[in-house]
Amino acid sequence: MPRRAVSLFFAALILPALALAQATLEGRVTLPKAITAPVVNQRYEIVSKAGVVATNPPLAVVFLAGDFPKSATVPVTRLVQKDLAFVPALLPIRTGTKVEFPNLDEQFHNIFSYSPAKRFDLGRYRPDEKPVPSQTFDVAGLVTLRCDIHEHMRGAILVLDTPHFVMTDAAGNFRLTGLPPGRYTLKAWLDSKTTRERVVELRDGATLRVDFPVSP
Ligand SMILES: [Cu+2]
Repeated sequence: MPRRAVSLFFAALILPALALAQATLEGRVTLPKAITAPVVNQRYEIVSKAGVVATNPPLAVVFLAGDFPKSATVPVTRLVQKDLAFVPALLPIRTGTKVEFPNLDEQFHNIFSYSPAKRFDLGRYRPDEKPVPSQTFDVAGLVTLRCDIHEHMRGAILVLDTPHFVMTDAAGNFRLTGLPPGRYTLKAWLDSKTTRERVVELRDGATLRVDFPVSP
């Protein structure tokens, strides 16, 4: 057997065993009621009301806070502009991630942010712009995105100091797998002013159920 095939064979044997030794968290975040009717043909959008940035309909980002080893490589992900909207409207990432902003529309876009966690202005660029305009996000926090050409466009990047995060579904359900055992704080981000938290004790191979009710 070629060497590569041999190592793949052993990886296939070992990886499920490692996965079994890790912990899983699942539960449900009680989400607030939608404040306005969602935009047609869009799963959800970013709204800003009285200085509070949230998704509509509401979704939460659940993440495990803790001291985790740095990623050996720079994670790269994408946040596209399509049909004059940011897709996804809310992108959770780990600190140090490089985000590419490809333009999939026929027209120019000009993305910018005034957020303290990351200020930038990509300038006007076309659909076929190469290299794809990008930014690296090194500071944790919420970065709100706007377009200088299309006033209605709203997007957000939630930069987190952890590799363990997930967005809930529309009902608030979440599931995080492959977690290291230990004592951590599990947080649920609901909007720019609301983050709930619970201390969790994760054990090898165990699944822990954690719900975030309306009032902690
Ligand atoms: Cu635009």
